[in-house]
Parts: sequence; C-alpha cells; structure tokens
Amino acid sequence: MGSQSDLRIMKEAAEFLEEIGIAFELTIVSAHRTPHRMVEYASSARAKGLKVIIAGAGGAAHLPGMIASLTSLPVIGVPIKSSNSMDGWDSVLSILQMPSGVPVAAVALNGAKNAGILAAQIVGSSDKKVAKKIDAFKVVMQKKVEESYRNIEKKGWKNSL
Ligand code: RP5
Repeated sequence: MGSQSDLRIMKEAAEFLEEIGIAFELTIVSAHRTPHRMVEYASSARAKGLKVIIAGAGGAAHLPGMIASLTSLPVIGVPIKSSNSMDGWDSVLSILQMPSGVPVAAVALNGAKNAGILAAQIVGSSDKKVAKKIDAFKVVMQKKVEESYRNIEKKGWKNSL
C-alpha cells in the first residue's frame, strides 16, 4: 500500500488471506515518496517467491500501475478513497485506465477484501488446497444469503407485491 493511512482498508485483504491460510506480507511502498523502493520491491518480487501483488493506493494512485510495469506477476489494484482523493474516482480511474500492455486487475473503491479473494483465487488456480478453501468460503457465503432470505420469507413477505 502507498501509505500507512491505507491500512484501515488494506487490512481487509490481509484478514481474508489470514483466514484462508495463505502466507502474505504487508508493507508500505510509495510510488511517489519512495520510488526507488518501489522499483526494488516490484523487480525482486517474483524471485522472493511472491505469486500475486495487491497494491492499494488513493488519490493519484500510480502504485498498482507502476508495480505492474516492473513485474510479470499479476497485480491487483485497490483504489482507496483517501484524504487526498476528490471523491474516489481519481483513484479508480488511475488504476483502471491502464495503457494497453500493462494490465492491472482493478477492484471496487475500497474493495480490499475482494482483492484478497481474487489473489487467493489466482493462487488457487494452481494449488488444489487453496482452491478447496475458496470453494468452502463460497459455500459459507451462499449459506448466509440463504439464511437471510429464509428469515425474510418467515415473515411472510415473500409474495407481498
Ligand atoms: C497515496 O496518497 C496513498 O496511497 C494514500 O492513499 C494517499 C494519502 O497518503 P497520506 O498522505 O495519508 O500518507 O499515495
């Protein structure tokens, strides 16, 4: 993430990866304030054993795109509504509108949990154990929705229109 101030959002990705048992590292790498560290981090990421990079940044969010320009690992970008964001669109568009040849998988504004899930799915595409855990997560999610609509149906509101 680009700043300590992004942690309140980015911790949702970390929490998901922790829950599902995927090893990860969480750190601060700023495209604008520590550009040399960003180059070093991105260019050594694959050799270090990383499989996916989740990069979260707000405002003029250049971090995900710049990281993607420096590595062949998949990069997931999390646009963050930060103190320097106008309304969040600045960050969304900075991450979404990448030039041809340098893709970043952009999730929703503040969508760090989805970034964690997508990263796990990328790892799971070649790791059966991880894939099984994601399948189990989806079943839990489905059951929660089923419980919600059953509760609504119990009230007799199902066909009230
Ligand atoms: C971006 O600027 C960071 O990713 C953060 O979202 C935003 C504001 O940073 P701080 O001024 O809070 O450190 O580069």
